[in-house]
Amino acid sequence: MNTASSISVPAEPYEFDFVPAETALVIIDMQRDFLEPGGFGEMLGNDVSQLRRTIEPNKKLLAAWRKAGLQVIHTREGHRPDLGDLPPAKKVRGRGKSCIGDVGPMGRILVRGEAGHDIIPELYPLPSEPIIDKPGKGAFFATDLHAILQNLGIKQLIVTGVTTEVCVNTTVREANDRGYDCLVPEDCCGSYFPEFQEMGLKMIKAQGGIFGWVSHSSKVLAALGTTLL
Ligand code: C5J
Repeated sequence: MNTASSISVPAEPYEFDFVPAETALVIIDMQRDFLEPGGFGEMLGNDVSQLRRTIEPNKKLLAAWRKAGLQVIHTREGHRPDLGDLPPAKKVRGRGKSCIGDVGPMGRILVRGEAGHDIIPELYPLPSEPIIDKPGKGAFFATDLHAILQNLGIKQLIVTGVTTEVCVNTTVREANDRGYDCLVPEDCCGSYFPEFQEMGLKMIKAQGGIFGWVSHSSKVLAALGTTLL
């Protein structure tokens, strides 16, 4: 169903029709500690190249979104320096040698204000783009994201970032329950684990799009290009 003000992107399970002025690009947790060689993610033994392949497509999508004058929102996972918002269960989970709040390779791990907590330079937010600092995996839990989206008149989301099966999936599920339509461009989100990348995307688009739609950034760019750029 395409109306005069909406544009259509080929997607699974079927085309995603969206109204650009009512659609935000939400970039999840593209933080140095998750993506950069020498960061916390790599220190845990993860292959950061699995996430770094998402940088270039995100850069292109972000540039196009900005050029079209559309809304961009960034998120970061992390905690207050006093760790007052860190549930003890989250702190000890994994029984690793280092945990959240300890000093890691790029400052205190997942603590706001530390170098590793910040967004990678390639996708650095503009001053006009809200940054949602979230203590959990979902971007709606204990944040003002829903209020901000409501105030901006946003009804649909293009969700990108890392990791596909954790913070991207949790955010898409939270958004879906709050009435937002979500499209996930598969090349713009990444997992350290290829099998979770595949299944994380399948879970979103299964059962007629139970949580949302999945497409590719080239298709979003093509749709934007024919109308807004
Ligand atoms: C995110 C995580 N951002 N995997 N965090 O997905 O712990």
